[in-house]
Amino acid sequence: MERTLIIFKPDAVQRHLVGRILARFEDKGLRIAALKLQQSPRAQVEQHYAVHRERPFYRDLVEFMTSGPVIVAVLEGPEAITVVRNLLGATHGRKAAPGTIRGDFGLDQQYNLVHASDGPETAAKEIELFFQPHEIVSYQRVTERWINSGG
Ligand code: FUP
Repeated sequence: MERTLIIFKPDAVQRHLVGRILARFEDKGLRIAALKLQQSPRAQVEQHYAVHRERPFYRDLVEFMTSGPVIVAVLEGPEAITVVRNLLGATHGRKAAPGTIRGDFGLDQQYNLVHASDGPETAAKEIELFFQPHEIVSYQRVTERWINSGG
């Protein structure tokens, strides 16, 4: 089992797409382990995107990510990090394949609706940055055995 951090970015909230996108993750069989709405503090966003600090789009990206509320979530499942990245599609909405979330809902590079962790180390760091341990809930779904055979 793997955990990954998801951020429904301000464009997803403003465009009323959170429910439909979250439904895709649920439809896939991923389990919601944590979920909350927040106005992100600038320092948190700066830390989250620190890897891009020297890039020309960094200031704009921080502005955008603090421009309105976001919904942050932890999703859990087998190979959840890769599964979610594949569901999202390419970073740029115009390059993302039809059928993916970004491919179906967006046209833009910055307004690309959802962030998802890109590897196990970043996932662990990002989850720690956005959630306190007590906010992440472990529970069994009664449907689990119809979703994961272990294969
Ligand atoms: P991703 O891993 O798909 O979130 O994409 P990156 O880590 O490469 O980029 C982080 C965010 O910066 C993306 F969601 C979109 C934004 N971005 C720009 O706005 N302009 C660029 O030229 C590249 C990325």
